[in-house]
Amino acid sequence: MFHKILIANRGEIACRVIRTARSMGIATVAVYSDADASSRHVAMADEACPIGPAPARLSYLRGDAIIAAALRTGAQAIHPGYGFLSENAEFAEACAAAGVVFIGPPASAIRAMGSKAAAKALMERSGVPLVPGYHGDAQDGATLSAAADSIGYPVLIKASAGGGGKGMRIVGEPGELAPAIEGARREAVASFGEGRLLIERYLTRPRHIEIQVFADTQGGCVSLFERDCTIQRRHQKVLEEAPAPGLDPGRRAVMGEAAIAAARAIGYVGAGTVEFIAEGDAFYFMEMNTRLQVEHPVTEMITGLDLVEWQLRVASGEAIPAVPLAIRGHAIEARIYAEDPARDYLPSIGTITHLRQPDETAFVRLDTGVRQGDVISPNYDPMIAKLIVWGEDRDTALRRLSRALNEYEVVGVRTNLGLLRTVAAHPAFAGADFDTSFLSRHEDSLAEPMILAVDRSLILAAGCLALLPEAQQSADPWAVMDGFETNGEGHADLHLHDETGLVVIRAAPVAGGYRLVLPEGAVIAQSMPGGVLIDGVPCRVRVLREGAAVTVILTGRNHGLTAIDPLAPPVVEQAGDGRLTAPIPARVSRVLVVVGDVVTKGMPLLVLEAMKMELTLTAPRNGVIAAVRAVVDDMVQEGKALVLFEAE
Ligand code: MV4
Repeated sequence: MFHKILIANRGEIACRVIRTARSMGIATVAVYSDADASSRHVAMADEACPIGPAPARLSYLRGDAIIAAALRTGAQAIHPGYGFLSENAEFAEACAAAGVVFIGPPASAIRAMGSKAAAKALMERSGVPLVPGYHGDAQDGATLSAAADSIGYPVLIKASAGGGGKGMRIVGEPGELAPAIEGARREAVASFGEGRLLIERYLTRPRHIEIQVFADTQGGCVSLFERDCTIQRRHQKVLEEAPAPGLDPGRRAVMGEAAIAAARAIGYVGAGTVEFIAEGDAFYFMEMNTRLQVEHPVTEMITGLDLVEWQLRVASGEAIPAVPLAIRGHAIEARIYAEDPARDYLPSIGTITHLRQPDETAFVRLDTGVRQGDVISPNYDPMIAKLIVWGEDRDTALRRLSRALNEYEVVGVRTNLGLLRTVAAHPAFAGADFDTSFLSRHEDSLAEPMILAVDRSLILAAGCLALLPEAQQSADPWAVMDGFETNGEGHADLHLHDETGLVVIRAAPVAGGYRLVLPEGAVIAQSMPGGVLIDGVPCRVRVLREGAAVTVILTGRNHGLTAIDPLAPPVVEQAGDGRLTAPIPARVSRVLVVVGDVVTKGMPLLVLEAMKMELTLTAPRNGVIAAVRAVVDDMVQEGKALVLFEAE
């Protein structure tokens, strides 16, 4: 066995590999870019080497710098993780040439799966079932059109060099074929530098079922069963589980044998995944991923194995461990991403200002590479964590998933937690009634639920308690208050902005708390550890305050509140240079003026939103609006001029 390995990756997968290496007594070397010097994976490793600037092509994709780091530190092997250099045949060869073991398959096996057309031809010869289709060399229009006719419409055109849905075209009838071929070919050439296409029968309601295989250098090759990764969004997996719901043992065995045949056909070594597309009782080979996958933990949870340990053993020349292989229970993985649901799930860039995660137990596993205070940067994948749960059966696992998702607290970046929670609670998901269109088909019923009136009262009450001075047992709290509008009757009016607009809440001190007049009625609200007491009833809620901005987290869902002081000077006032600029990078949430408007000093002109805080920009002086350079939903940089005034 190796005594020292280098991990050529970052984030959760680097941490994952380090954990197993450490448990096996193997020393670890991390590599890091300029953006990652204080990352969790660097802190976890025994040693760490800087490899370059933040962009991946200048650091994590620099095979030469990574191999040099391995040689310098005496690492005997390199674990590539997933992504980056993990399926790069040249890198695998360069490792070998430098005398360092690449923890992965032979370069020839990576290459054999790099071309879809060649891989399909090879699989066909090995008896692995293929979707009815054409993957021949001839690429002329007549050949392709005859092929499509004999396959039967609808057909799917795929780029042979493609992956992840790029260069794919669905064609419903013969008349649409020629332009679709032309478009797919253009996209394939632009994206992959080669225009070879294949045609398949288009399956309309497929599931994605993949088999985890493992092969060693001694001729051993086994199947570690399947994962169902059908729940995807734009070819990005969202939830994965094992075993696949409804897959009977006979079909599992047949798919396992097909996957082993696929691995053997390319002389595979190490951890690999054979992807199948399944419809009804049929299943067909799609592609093989020649790496350890993101979703490997669900296989670990149902088999009790450590796949990274197996990778290290196999890479050091050992045979696959002789242990019984069986499925126990059910596991589900949810990928938690920093993504903005309001912006079509684009990465949500920023600092994670608050992070609380469910406790790890025998049933709940958390694989993460980020900590509170870390930045989700545009340079890398915006994954925050993988949450993996296990249960004796699927229903139990699903309940544990919902519960753990409700305990997740992330502030500072937006996340897909709301979507994960609604999927986990969806009856069609519970009934395992899904195909690859699940998320788009159920888009409406997967929207975040309305906020119940009782929850809104709780949110407002918790927000008020965070903004009001700490309640006294008996003394007069108004004595220590400032910035609130108080009067002689011993109450204050709090002006709060929430999701629905402005709310005014009257607060009067009572022993140990406040009497709050909420839109739904008056309550007595008191703080308590981990939550608030509303009329004596304890409610679990997390409240985070940053100045006037309060985030209330209720069962994992964030609710932003902003306190507005009606008597205070304008929130943001700028020098009268005739321009109003963005004070921080933000999203424009409202534009309140148009060109030609006459405004007076202090009038609100624009509302920005950053880090869940609303910021009202007001007129720095009296004047006429000459230009408005922002529309709702724009992302604006700090210093950008948003509104121009006509010269005085
Ligand atoms: C298909 C298909 C239907 N019929 N092939 C998507 C990514 C690429 N690896 C293959 N993909 C598909 N191939 C045939 N003949 C539907 C998909 C597909 C899909 C597959 C698995 C998981 C999610 C998907 C989402 C859309 C389309």
